[in-house]
Amino acid sequence: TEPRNTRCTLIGAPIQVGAGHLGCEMGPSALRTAGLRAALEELGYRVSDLGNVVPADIPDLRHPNGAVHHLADMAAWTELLAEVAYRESEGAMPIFLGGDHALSAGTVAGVARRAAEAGRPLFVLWLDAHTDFHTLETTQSGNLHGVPMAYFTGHEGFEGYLPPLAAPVDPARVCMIGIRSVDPAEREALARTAITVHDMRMIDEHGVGVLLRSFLEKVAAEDGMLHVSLDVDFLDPDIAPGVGTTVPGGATFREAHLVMEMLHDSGLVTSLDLVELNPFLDERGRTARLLVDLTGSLMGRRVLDRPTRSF
Ligand code: NNH
Ligand code: MN
Ligand code: MN
Ligand code: MN
Repeated sequence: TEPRNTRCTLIGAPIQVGAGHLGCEMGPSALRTAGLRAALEELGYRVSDLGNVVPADIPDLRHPNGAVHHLADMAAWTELLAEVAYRESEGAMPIFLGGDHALSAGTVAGVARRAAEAGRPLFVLWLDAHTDFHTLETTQSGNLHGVPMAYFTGHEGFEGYLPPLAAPVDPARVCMIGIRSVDPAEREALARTAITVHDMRMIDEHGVGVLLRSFLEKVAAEDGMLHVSLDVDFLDPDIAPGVGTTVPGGATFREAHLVMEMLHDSGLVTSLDLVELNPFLDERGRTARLLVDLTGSLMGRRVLDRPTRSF
């Protein structure tokens, strides 16, 4: 196996207007305070922290769906992050510190452009309680952290609102795990795509390792790049209270670590989002620290040595 990428780049993306609560703006600071950089350096990585990026100007933009709010902000963030993600996904692994999940519209668009240029398929692993598969027409909350999946998989209805995609992600290369809250319009739209959706029941019945292994085998077989998008509400609220949209019955501590450990051993992950952390709702930093620990497992922290590629 090739040597792993030994450089990683931290990029703060303090967008909060995509969520229904304020507070995600503090996410990047909390992840830094919880020791993300030191955790990575301890594992032998060379880390550069670019600080936070923030869009310079917000266009004037409205959608006929009156529930939609802060569309102009999301458009500006998407454009900025697509550019940053494209630039930073060569030669180092970018880790995006959110910020709410609307940021993935930009980060995934940017790494998809990088993959297309490298002639490799991009795969996306979406770890979330929610599918975030709304369009601007179907969202009822109007919270735009509910739309990035539809956007970057090339669903129609975003033209003229969010930036055109250099390379849409093939829905057949997307796998969602942890799902337990799907709105009716999302459910209908998902039935018409090739996206693999593993709800919590699938985890209960088969175990998360089995589900993840079959996806990783597909990524490896196509020599894909793999973007991982980790929404805090993937985790059970008992262990991760620092998020605005808690849903009971989420991934346990060990299920989440197993996912991260298998991802590391696969050697396939090329970029990562850590999103939806709301430090205002956290309890003494515990959710931020859990995210840092999970990132440690994803980047190679382990109890005992094992052969590589043991996913
Ligand atoms: N589907 C709901 C909505 O669109 C909830 C989305 N909230 C999230 N997504 N936290 O991960 O409003
Ligand atoms: Mn989400
Ligand atoms: Mn979610
Ligand atoms: Mn609480």
